[in-house]
Amino acid sequence: MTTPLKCLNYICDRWLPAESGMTLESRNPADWQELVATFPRSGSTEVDAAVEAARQAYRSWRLVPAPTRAEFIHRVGELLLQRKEELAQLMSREMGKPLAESRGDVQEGIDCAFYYAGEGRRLFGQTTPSELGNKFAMTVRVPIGVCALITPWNFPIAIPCWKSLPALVCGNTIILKPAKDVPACATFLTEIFRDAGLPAGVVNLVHGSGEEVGRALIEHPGIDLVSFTGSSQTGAEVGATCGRTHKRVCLEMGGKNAQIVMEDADLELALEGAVWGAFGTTGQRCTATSRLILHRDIKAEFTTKLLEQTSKLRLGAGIEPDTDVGPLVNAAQLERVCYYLEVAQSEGAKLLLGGKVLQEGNFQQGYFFQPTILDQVTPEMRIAREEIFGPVVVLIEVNSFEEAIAILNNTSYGLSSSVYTRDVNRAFQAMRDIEAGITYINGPTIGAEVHLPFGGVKQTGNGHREAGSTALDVFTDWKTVYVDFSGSLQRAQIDNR
Ligand code: UN1
Repeated sequence: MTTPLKCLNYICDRWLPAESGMTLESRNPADWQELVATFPRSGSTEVDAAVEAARQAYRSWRLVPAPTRAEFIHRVGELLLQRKEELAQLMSREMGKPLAESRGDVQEGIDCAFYYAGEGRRLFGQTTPSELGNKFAMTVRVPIGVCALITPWNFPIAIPCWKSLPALVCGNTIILKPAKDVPACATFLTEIFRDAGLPAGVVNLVHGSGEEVGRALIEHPGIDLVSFTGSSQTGAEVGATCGRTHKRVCLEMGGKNAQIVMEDADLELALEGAVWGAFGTTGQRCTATSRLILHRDIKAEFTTKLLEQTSKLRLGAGIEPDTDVGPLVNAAQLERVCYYLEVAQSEGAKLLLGGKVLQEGNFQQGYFFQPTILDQVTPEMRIAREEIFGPVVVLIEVNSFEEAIAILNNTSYGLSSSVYTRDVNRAFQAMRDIEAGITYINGPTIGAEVHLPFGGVKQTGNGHREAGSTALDVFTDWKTVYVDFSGSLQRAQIDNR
């Protein structure tokens, strides 16, 4: 056991406790005896100070040439790369995911840094002919201002990087409000921002709860943009508040992702995809596979193999090298999964595998839940429609491709989706007809890459996309510029007719 870290807020280049002196704790979900870090229980006082710092810094940061801003982002990437292993170990201790996945999470941040560093030399606008003579027309991107970034615990480095790096390269200043479960990872990332030499006030970090810090941020008149990743329920509130207070808001919310396996699929491939998609990160991804929609001709064979493969998964602490599936992140998530298991059984689903909290031996002091497979699930059941966010997958049988697509779409969410088929016609129909932001053909529902848009439709998102060049549309406004070099008044829509 290592000495607990003392995390602090970071405001205008200074590490500070909450004015009240109050702190909260971050504990290892695989062994709650281990205190990973303490962190400030901040409130509106700290939010006010951070907003003030970010507003001041914005005045000059927006004027730093974008390629120079990009150099800082590049340095962030280099530092993340240097400290990748150290950070991955911390992540596995702090939120429980297996080391290989923690390394992947940090790598996603590194990829993001190098990608957005490149954007510093692009940030293209458009030029277009004017309808009038001796007149020039163009569009340029301008930053939004001060951005509040409210991030979840399941990707403690990747998601803060998705949000902060494009925000910064576009010329905004930021206040990061990480989830209460991952203060140490967020502090580590903030140290990297500091070491990269970003000017004071450009990056600020305020720890604390959503009710206290998150709320103060979204209500604050000094915040111009809120980017939020979390539940659809909280997202709806964030969106409503931002609507009322006239802030730009980008919401990345829940999912109920499905993988379809058709009778013509490569079954071994589909099986590997299903196990990884459903139980990777203990099912705690918004892209996790929580429904398997199986053609009746292959269902029995596929299910037998799925049970076989799933029962081989090794549960344990993320930090142990042979762990496949780590614990859930906290007691509330464990309770949520248990609750849905009860709902499933009361709705008539049949438990094929798992379904229990593990409490013996090494599991005694952690939030471990067995990888779980439920059969005889019908599309109307709550467990087929509501997000569980745990190691639980439901099996739904279908008779046709059309039925499979209809069931896949039969949810209020629309993030990720997957179809396993060898039929190219079906593949293209799926790409066209699936209602989701992301569709994989012959790949699992998880594994988005940082240079492509990430986000969903329906109750998953509010029309924005993170990552890729689409994130630039979140973090900039378009300005349309007309330059009239005719020396006379030219009246559009009038003088050229
Ligand atoms: C999330 O679960 O919120 O596509 C993000 C994936 C990861 C990102 C998931 N690259 O599964």
